[in-house]
Amino acid sequence: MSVATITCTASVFPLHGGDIRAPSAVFDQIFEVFLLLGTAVGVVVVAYTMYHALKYRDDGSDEDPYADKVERPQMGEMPTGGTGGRKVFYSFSISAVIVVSLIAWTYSQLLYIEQGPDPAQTDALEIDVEGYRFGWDFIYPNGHTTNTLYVPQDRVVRLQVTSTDVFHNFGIPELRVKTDAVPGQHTSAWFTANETGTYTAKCYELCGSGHSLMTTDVVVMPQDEYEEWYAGTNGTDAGGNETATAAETGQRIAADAPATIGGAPA
Ligand SMILES: [Cu+2]
Repeated sequence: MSVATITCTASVFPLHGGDIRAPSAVFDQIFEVFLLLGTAVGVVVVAYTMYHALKYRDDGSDEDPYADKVERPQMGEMPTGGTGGRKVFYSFSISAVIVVSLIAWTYSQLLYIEQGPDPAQTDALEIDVEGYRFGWDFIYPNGHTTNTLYVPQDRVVRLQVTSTDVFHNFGIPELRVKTDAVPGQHTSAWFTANETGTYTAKCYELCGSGHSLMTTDVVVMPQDEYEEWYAGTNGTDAGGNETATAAETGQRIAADAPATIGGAPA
């Protein structure tokens, strides 16, 4: 796909990446809702407990201050009176409504993360990700391959993740994206980055001696800068210095590994 095509498709589709709720925003909202509700429930429970602890505290006298108001059951006798379990009914039903609504809402949010925005309405950029011991190859629609992931700001990026050797797991924690990299299979994940900058991608499946070195940068660029960069990459051989085959990079990192792990970098 040429730069002209990218620019063109970007203007044709109604929904731009910037209008789409990024996974990071969805997860942040889930966190905030749970924090808020958890805090509210905690405050009610603690306040109710404190109030009754204070109200029915031992005032030092042997007399029952409620002797004329309530009829105390005798030993072996079932308590009578009360309000027919109204409190129990209310507390159970209110809790049930809150819990069921929370489950339904959270599930709908996670379905959105799982399925992603409607492909027909987004100009998603498709990038293939290949994990290998010990690094990542990112393959763009024009065939260009890099070891650092370059993506444009405010655009839906769809990743098709696989592995060329053992199980890996590709994740960019700050962008809340994470998925398995399994040999012979493709798993998909998506994200949008609303702010430019450099993020870190890591491997999240122990895959060998170089596992902890299996990190790489994710560079989010402004759209025009990205299109300029993309225009200079007309295939795997163009764009030059970023291109390395899996085998080459694997050897390079493997060669670096013992020195780095030993704490004596060359
Ligand atoms: Cu790995």
